[in-house]
Amino acid sequence: MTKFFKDIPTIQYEGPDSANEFAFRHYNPDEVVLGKRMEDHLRFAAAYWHSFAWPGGDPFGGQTFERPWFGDTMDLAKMKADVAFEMFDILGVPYFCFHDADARPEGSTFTESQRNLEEITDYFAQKMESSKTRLLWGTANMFSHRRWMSGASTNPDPDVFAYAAATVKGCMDATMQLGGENYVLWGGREGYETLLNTNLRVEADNMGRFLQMVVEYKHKIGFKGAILIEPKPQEPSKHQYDYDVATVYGFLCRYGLEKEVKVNIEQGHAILAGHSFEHEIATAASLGIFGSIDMNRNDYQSGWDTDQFPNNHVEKALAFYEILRAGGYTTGGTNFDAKIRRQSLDPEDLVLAHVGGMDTCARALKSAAALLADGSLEAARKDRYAGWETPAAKAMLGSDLATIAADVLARNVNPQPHSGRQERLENLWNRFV
Ligand code: XLS
Ligand code: NI
Ligand code: NI
Repeated sequence: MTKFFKDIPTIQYEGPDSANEFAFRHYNPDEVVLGKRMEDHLRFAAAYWHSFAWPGGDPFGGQTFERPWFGDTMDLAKMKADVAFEMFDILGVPYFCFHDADARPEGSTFTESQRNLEEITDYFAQKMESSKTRLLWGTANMFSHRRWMSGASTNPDPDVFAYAAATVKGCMDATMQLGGENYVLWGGREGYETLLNTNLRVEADNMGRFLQMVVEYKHKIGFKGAILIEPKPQEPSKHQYDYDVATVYGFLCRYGLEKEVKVNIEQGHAILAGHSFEHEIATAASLGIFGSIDMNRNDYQSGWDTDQFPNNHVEKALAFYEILRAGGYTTGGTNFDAKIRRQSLDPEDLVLAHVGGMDTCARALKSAAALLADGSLEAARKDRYAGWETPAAKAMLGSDLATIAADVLARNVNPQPHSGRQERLENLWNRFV
């Protein structure tokens, strides 16, 4: 036991009527939903960076949190790991995710940083022996340190590309050692601040080649997990190349990687791209590249990636409906890429933010599952496209414009519009949330 979470009990399921703050009202890991335990559907993960490494700064002010593990030594990094694994235990989260920079102190050379990462990876491995929490994904922070300011794999300086390659190799090794189920690449600096100094062709080709090297290395070391790209349209860069799911898919096709790489979709990033979260999930599923999600919420007025904990189950039900329709996660999960507000100073705030987020998702999952089991929505969708099941319609797709035109004349084709039934379907939806 560390001192940080003393007096905070392990969180248990007590049902919707419980008034106990330190209890789940909806997340009941063993409850079976659509033939699968809730825990196996949701596959929750806690994010190391927001909960344990973020000091509480904003653009107008610095650190608000004073955590006993803040500092640059290996001893403090281990204290941070002790506290993190204690929170994983309190919450019963089956997974966590981390960047190299969240977990180890930065060294004065690459060699020293790498040595620190290896030491903390061994420490994680040791902690995982007595913990139920596994690694959902590992990743490299190639956006905070000033060396990355002009990009990692897209940097005009080949030495930064090299440093990025060595960094990702080290992080993939750590992820593999810890049995991680995915490896994530989020390119916050893979983009530009101004077109005036940017060569788009060179940057795209280098980023494409870099990703091919990541995939080659995955196969070389026998990493069985999925490689995931996390789209985001901007912030910190003015423009980021992994703009949204559709853009990432085009990029993957351009570099022959569409069968090798999937996406990790974040709610807040979808909003920044002018989409809904469910749009991004449905798009990825329809392209066969749905991997995992970063669960959070944006403040709709701020225009920034505010990374708040989700608290609106009606909104999240739309997302979980798309995840269930896609067949659920395989290697992916629901990672809380979310941070408490900078005024939320107490250890209780950190724990209860997760409790609320987990309950919100569980409630959303139950609604989505009930609607899917009901079947009316899918029946309506199927009915709308029933015309395409006929042999004549299928044959048309193998035909050509002139033949189709002749057929239109011969049959005197005169299509009659049908209702899209949107409000009826929205009413149906509302019965389940
Ligand atoms: C930032 C991203 C980041 C990734 C991991 O906006 O969401 O946290 O998930 O690098
Ligand atoms: Ni994220
Ligand atoms: Ni984000």
